[in-house]
Amino acid sequence: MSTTTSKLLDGQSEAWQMILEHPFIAATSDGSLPPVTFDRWLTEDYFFVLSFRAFLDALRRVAPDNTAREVLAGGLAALVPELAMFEREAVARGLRLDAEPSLVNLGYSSYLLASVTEGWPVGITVLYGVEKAYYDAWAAVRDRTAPKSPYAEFIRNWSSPAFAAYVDRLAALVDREPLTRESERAFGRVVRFELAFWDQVHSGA
Ligand code: MP5
Repeated sequence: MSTTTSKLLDGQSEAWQMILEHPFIAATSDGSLPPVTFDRWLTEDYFFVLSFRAFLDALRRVAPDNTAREVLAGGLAALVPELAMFEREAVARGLRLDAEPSLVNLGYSSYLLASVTEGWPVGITVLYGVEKAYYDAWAAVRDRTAPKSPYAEFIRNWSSPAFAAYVDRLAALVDREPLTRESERAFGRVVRFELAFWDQVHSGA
């Protein structure tokens, strides 16, 4: 019997492939990414992660049981070293992290919080989509990158076995829920936002 997450992923296979083959991912892997493009990603993603933390906190408040609350608490705890990593890198690159985000980023960040008002099944589906999309994207970079990449710390952050295990725990929470039109639509929105996010940081448009 196929699971809810496998049905969600099957429904988005084309867009998912576009994420894995995105020019930002390809250029990060082969070392050709212009530093200014990485700077833009770093600044945009820092804003995103701050919004994501608020989303995760709000979702934890509507989690239905201790198992779910514990998985989400683990996700929240991991954001402390993650945000510190962004802040260290910004100092090393002489970047300010308080730049105004792109409209795509504002839209995506706002959508995260809005999804919680639709209840737990939609919210946990959104969380799974956000994290699975980043895991697969950075695992694609990892698999195509020389070990001495300047982005090694970032690659490791989202493609480590520990992060993979966290994404698996999120999948297990989604798989307790049936597939609904609402969860399918929410997952599709996350995938569209992920692609648009990569497009924006890559092109700067
Ligand atoms: C994540 C992220 C993963 N940092 N940025 C985007 C655009 N999508 C997903 O979230 P987290 O909190 O860094 O694991």
